[in-house]
Amino acid sequence: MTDPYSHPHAATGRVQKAPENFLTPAGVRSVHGEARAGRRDFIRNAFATALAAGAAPAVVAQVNPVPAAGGDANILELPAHTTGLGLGVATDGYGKPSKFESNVQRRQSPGLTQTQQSSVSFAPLQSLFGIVTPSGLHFERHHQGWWDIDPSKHRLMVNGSDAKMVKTPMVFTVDEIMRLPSVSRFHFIECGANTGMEWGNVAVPTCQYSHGMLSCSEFTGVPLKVLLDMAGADYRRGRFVLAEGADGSSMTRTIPMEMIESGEVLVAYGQNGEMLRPENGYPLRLVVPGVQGVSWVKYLRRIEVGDKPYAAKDEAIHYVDLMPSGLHRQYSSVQECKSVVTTPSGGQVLLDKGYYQISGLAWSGRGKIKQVDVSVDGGRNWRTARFQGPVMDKCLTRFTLDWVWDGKPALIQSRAIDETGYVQPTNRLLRTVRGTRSIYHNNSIQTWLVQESGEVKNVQLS
Ligand SMILES: Nc1nc2c(c(=O)[nH]1)N[C@H]1C(S)=C(S)[C@@H](COP(=O)(O)O)O[C@H]1N2
Ligand SMILES: [Mo]
Repeated sequence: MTDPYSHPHAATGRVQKAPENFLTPAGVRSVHGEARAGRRDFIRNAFATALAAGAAPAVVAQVNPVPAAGGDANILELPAHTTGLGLGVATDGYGKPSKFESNVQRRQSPGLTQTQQSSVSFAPLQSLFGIVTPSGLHFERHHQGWWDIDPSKHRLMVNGSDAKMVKTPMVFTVDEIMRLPSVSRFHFIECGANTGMEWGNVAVPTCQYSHGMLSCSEFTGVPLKVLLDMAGADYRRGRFVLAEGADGSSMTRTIPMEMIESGEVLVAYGQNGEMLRPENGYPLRLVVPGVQGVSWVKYLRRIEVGDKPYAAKDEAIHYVDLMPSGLHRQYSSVQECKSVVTTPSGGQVLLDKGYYQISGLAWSGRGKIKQVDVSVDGGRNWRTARFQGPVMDKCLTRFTLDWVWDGKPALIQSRAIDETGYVQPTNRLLRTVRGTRSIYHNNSIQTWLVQESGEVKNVQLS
């Protein structure tokens, strides 16, 4: 007879979830104070304090005890849901997640911003499966708050920077756009500032805060090229467009015409099978696959065709990369290849030695993911992960790898390679080129330290 425990999967380790609600109101106040004092590692400190004080809810994994005499009551005693009548259909006209999952929320990083209107909420990557972000958990980035705009009053104008750039300037209603031939495509959107707090040193405890300005949806809409064709754009002179949003932030971004001519850029109204959520730009948003989130203009109301980049405030002053020389790089919009292990990840606790499935996400703004390697010894040895589900262009790719934890400290990393052959850089390599003072486009390899106690910490290897 074979020993069932010789199979690595037989002894599977349990994971205690990261305490997502780790700050008390008092903690948030002190964090605000520290942030004003210019400290960068305020969230990590608050997290440690909360853990030490036991403020974090102890979400202990379900224990499957050795059956006591008399057996497992969960099997033997019939629960109410087996003996009674359940709730009726359409009790809730729009279904919600189980109440037992109420801790899975997009969250604001305390102390990061002064107002909630010009702020960001991070998606709980550590709690998600596969590649699609449920629309209610999609990260949010608003420069001036969000609006639920009446689609019957919303208009999209297409015009030129001079009288000849488009033959017939046009104004579309949302209905008119929804009648045109549509496409549906899966793409990731990542804010250029994702992982931006980690340039200088470790700043945040969990992957929700280190990588959660990242989401992935199936978007439905009309290629912008179709609208420009209808308006008779001059593609020879008109090598750029300006996209403008209808909220008070006057969000405007230049998009190079090649991207639009490729047919990839969409004027989208659909997200994961339904209309866009108001937080994500209802009723119309631009989808610019592979490009940083800021170019995905929400509440899209105007497209202007022009012959040069516009140097709008959100591309001349913001969303530029500060280089070690003190100069800024502009228009570095494509999100380079990147990956992160979402479990085990910061704040989680491994409760046993034994088998764990390492799982994470990889993506590239330049195309498909070709390979993901995973290390458990800080990058000395690498094993190739397997892909779970589809591998799509400019889309999140889920990877997994089997791992048997021996109870000793481990340094878990993932390194993605895209179809262009680009390899995700280490922290050290990225800093050699980009310095440490930047905010945007940090795509370096993430390291999670699994301590002997099983606690997982965000660390950086020098
Ligand atoms: N109109 C408008 N569009 C906008 C923004 C905004 O504030 N207003 N924020 C931009 C930024 S910086 C990002 S990262 C993405 C975020 O999209 P999301 O809120 O759907 O996640 O929207 C972009 N488009
Ligand atoms: Mo952003």
